[in-house]
Amino acid sequence: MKLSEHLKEVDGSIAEIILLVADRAREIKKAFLTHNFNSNTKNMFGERQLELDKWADKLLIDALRRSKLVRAVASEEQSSIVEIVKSKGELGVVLDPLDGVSSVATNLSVGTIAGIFNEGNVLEKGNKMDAAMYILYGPLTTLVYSAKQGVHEFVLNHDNEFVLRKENITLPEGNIYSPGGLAIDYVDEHRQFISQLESEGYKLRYSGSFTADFQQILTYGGVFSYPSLKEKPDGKLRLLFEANPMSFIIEQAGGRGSDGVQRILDIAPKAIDHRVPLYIGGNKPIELVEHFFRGDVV
Ligand code: AHM
Ligand code: MG
Repeated sequence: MKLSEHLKEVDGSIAEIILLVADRAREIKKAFLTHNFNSNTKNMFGERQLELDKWADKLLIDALRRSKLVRAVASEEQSSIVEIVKSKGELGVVLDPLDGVSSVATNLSVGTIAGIFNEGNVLEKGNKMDAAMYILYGPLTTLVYSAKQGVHEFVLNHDNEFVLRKENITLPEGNIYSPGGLAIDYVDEHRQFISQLESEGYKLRYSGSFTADFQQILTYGGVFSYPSLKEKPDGKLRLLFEANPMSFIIEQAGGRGSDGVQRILDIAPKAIDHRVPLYIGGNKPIELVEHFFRGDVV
């Protein structure tokens, strides 16, 4: 079944945005050959941008602008919210145009992440989000979306069409752990959590590309973490562009997203560059890490 057919059950404007991002993903995939070089600019997080980052960001924002369905876009590559004043549309979109960009150099998988709000307010708690999706550019190009009716995966086929690969994905109870951050910077609660996972036989797999690591957790089960660190108490990942859309998807698949203390989707963003410690995956490991942060005896 084609993505467009599958989306017939989904609200019209949201379905159009999912298709629009899917269309642009076909172009982004080709641009790994043509735009893979450093630019001379940095984003609001002080990170050097790849030309590909900036190009993918412009490609997606221009398409969202032309759609006339969107009123506001917040992108990891933009320092402020892009307000589309002439739009008749009401939607809000949050975007990480190219996630895991340092993995382009090593030819590992990278992704595009998006979250969609019916009401145009992108500086919102994730629990107001109406749909989320990501594209993973790997050996296959796949698209995962949820519009609150399950989590579904599509694959780009020989005819350049996204066709259904897996419907109603549920998170298995697996034992992969993907620990981001430097071990010497771990706070005690996180160190205890990681030791406990290791003593329970969890297997480490971490690529440095969140979308790819997330897909691995969704497939095999377990937990991804990018914790609060001694030098970076808020961790690295961004609430709006990374933590919220993926927490929306993991919850739809039966798992949880937490900052160690509370549900990611209940956190009110203070600014578009709000970072959060992130634990995302199965209920069991998320409960475990919350025990450590609450100071409970495990
Ligand atoms: P990016 O969106 O600029 O690529 O940054 C986010 C990435 C995530 O994909 C990944 O989980 C993390 O940064 C990796 O960080 P580290 O290099 O510290 O492991
Ligand atoms: Mg990212």
